[in-house]
Amino acid sequence: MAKVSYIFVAIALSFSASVLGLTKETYEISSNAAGYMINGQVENTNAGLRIPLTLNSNQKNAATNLYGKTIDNLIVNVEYETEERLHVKISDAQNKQPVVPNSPLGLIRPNITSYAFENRNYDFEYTAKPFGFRVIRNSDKTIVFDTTNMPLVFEDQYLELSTSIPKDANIYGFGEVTAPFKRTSNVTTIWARDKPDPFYGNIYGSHPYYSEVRDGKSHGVFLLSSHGMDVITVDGRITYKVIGGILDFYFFVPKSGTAGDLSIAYTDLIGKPMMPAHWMLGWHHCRYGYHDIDAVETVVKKYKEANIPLQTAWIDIDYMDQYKDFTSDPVNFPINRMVDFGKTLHEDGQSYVVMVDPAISANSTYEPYTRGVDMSVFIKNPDGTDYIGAVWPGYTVFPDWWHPNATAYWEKEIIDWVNLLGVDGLWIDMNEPSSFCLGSCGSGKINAGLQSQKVLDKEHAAQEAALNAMGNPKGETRNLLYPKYAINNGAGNLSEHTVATTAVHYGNVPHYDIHNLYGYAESYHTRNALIKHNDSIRPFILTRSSFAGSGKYAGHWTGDNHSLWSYLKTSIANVLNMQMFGITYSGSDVCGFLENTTEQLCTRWMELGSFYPFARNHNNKGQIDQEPYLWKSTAEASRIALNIRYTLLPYYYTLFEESNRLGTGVWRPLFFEYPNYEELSSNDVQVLLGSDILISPVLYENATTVDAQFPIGIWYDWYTHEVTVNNDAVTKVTLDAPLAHIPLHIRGGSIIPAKTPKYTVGETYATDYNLIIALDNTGSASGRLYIDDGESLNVASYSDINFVYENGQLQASGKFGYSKPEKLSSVTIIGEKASQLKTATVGNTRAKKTYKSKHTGNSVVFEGFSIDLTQTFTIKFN
Ligand code: MIG
Repeated sequence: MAKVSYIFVAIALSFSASVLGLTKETYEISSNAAGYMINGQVENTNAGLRIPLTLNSNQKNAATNLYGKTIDNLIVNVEYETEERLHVKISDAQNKQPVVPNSPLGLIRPNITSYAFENRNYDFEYTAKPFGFRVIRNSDKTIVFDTTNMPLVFEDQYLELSTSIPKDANIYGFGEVTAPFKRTSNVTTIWARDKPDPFYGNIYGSHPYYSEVRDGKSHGVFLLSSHGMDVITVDGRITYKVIGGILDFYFFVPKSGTAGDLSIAYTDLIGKPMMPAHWMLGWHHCRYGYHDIDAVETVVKKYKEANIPLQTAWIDIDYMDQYKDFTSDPVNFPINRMVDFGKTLHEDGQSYVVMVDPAISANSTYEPYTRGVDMSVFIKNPDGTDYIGAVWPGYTVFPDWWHPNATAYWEKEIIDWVNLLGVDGLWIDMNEPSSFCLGSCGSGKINAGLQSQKVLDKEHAAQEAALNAMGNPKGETRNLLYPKYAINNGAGNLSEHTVATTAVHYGNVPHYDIHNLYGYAESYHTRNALIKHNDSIRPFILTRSSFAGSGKYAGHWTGDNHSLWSYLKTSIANVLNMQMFGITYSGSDVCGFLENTTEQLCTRWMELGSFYPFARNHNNKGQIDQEPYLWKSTAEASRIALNIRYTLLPYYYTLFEESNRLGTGVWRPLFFEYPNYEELSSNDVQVLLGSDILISPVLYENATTVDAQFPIGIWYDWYTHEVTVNNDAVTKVTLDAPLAHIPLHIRGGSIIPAKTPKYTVGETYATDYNLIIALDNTGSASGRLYIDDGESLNVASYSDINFVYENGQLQASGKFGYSKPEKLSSVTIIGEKASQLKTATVGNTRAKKTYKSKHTGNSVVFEGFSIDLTQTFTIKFN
């Protein structure tokens, strides 16, 4: 098995994308489609335009009913929502097509009181016959989106729309997918699926969003749809093929054209990423397959012995009794031991997270089931009985998050459990949702059960027959099981390995229409429940399935990757995608999940993974152990890299605050920060942490150097403070990277707030602040520090400090609201001009100056300050 997937990966990597993803059927456009034309008056509305369309069927050989029932009359609503956001909604005139709910379980549509008729950064143009439209960036007249000369198809189960894009366009996004960051020719299928990260295949999350960088400027396009779709990117064109709903497009055209402002604009619509608490930024350790609580306790102990900082211990489904949620195995994970484990972690300043799955064991002696049945809260069959699938505990039902009782139901289960265990957060898995049989399988037709995947396979035909016999939801005329346009779902049948598309949610909504929202909706309810449990601290949720806007409820890990070098590398693109999708608290399983890792791979992965926005080692059941203390080089690399992460905790936290307030990324692609340098456009092997720290990891086996690109400016080596490059063009440098070393560079011109790393996040945060000032070529630098108590959901007091270094003087100003005393005790200044500095004067006191021999003259360190961060201050350096 291991061997087979290795071969698959090797093939995936050696073939070009076009061979992989594209078959002729999927990338062609429906050039013979009838199309639409304007029918009657285009009206000016208080929001923009209203354009009535009718089928343009008088064209020769015009085809209708291609993959569904053609809808003759459409309305295009053009709304100038903000100066940077345009909403173009193409819907059926009768409003019968299902849309994403306007609720926290879908997307709450913005409440706009005045539309941007003036000062818009975009224009909307259209053609009448056939109808097509263009979105134009006003500042430079760039056509950012152009559907003219491309077919528009609008059928109940098939929507098609294309835009022209430039040759070799810089397209990023569409997902969730494991693929190079810059998208080239392939099909991205969006249909939530539980599958271990196949290259280019559809996986857990649904993000019909992309951004493009053209001529140094960014714009973004979001199709608000929860329906399954293929998005085809080929040279010169993007085509959407969607199997339901409407064409609800949002265009983001920021005036500055920066990727940062684009992130702000996109998350203004979908919601801002959640704010993590301090502890969440520490190192996490997890694995599937710890046999008992002793094993988990031993891991915590050995981390400590190896002096590798561990903040959070996780327990996977292993702790459950027969894999039932809200239970613990009385023999291997007795509840008192589970509770005591949490207490000990907390006494030691550490944190505790466990898994909860959405599927509930369908067992009449199990209270979470019977309570749910009483509340009628589970997804139904078309005939009104409970829909039964199979997950770890055997037959299961699935909470219907859209049911009005879902809040009360989930709140009780979650709160009781969290109260009992004393955990700090929940990990929600399997929420695509994943189910191991096809259709509702609890009717006795099959022998479901955990160990019976083979049996299930054998009985697949019977399951399919049962699925076909389920029938459609009441009043439903569409072919929900086998839509005529078959998206390129890697699982084949849409209902495969998930809930049947004909299963019914509250309000007679078929699963077909909201499948992609299931994990998003679970995240919402789980967050709500945790807040209800304790409304003073920030909830922690890590979700596998996500939708546009999930970042406001939860963080995300990229699912089941493989312990292969190719997956170490691709984790960068995976995490960068999530940053763009507004899920900034994200990361991949460090050292790899499936397959066996190796010392060298795990060492390199710990080096990179120590810097993921969400940083966790996680392993699969049955693989060899991969705790970082097991190998000498891994332990050493982990101590070094994690100490740097903990040193940078205030910098991370400040970035997360910005992300939470504005929507910007914590990890950033080089090209997004330096968009005028096309040679950076495909770089997904290095990362900027914020704008100031450049990470250049080793991603290839046996490599001891990294071929790195450096953006313009001056970049200092993190470790030696020497100048690595000082350039006005992008420069390539081969960096030394012996096994336990990850190359890191500081941008000249930045001021980075830091701490002294300790074993836990709390101890680290209890140390004084330090500043790292890296001078640019003019001898200046600036930076920011955000401080609050690190955990409150509603922050009562905070400080937001701006640092500017100029002409030998450091000035701190801004807002100083945080009530607890915080001190600055040292300043490191890096740069040629710094080496001449001998004294630092704070008010009337002379601080002592210390040289650190390892800094070989390119930096100086001033220690021994005791400056209160409660008001503006100045330090003069001479
Ligand atoms: O199908 O809970 O992606 O992280 O360890 C396996 C066991 C179910 C899948 C998750 C993985 C987790 C595992 N889960």
